[in-house]
Amino acid sequence: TQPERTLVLIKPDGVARRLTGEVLRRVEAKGYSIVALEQRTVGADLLREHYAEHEGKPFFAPLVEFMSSGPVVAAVVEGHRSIEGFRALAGATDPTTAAPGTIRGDLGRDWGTAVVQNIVHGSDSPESAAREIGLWFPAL
Ligand code: DAT
Ligand code: MG
Repeated sequence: TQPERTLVLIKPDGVARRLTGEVLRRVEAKGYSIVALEQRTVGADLLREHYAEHEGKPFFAPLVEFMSSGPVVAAVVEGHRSIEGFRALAGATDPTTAAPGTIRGDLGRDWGTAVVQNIVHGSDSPESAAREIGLWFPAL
């Protein structure tokens, strides 16, 4: 089967906490390749597009604000079933219940902030991955 590509973001909390290397270490240890990598601070327009499925939810505005509050590291990660595989590495959305051994379970924090600060984003389907990679890395 063809290797799959997924969009991984290290969110502003992860970058601020110096967890970029730790996240990328886990990605590479799993056997995935990093085919694009860039740190940047992005504006609300890109983030509203990125998180369009959540428009109208109570956490949408805080999420966009949090994600634009500082630099993120965006990566295109490639490997066999990497979409599902990276989601497994990341763990459940809520760091409180994310399993130990996962990025969010080991390192994530949800200490009463308006939006869950769970360190990473990973695309959730082939359609999302294609859409998100096109948004963040239009040249790929
Ligand atoms: P995931 O990032 O695991 O795919 P999601 O797509 O449902 O989760 O939500 C996007 C992000 O929004 C998530 O990483 C953190 C935030 N979020 C989700 N549900 C939330 C909630 N109930 N309260 C606060 N923030 C939330
Ligand atoms: Mg999601």
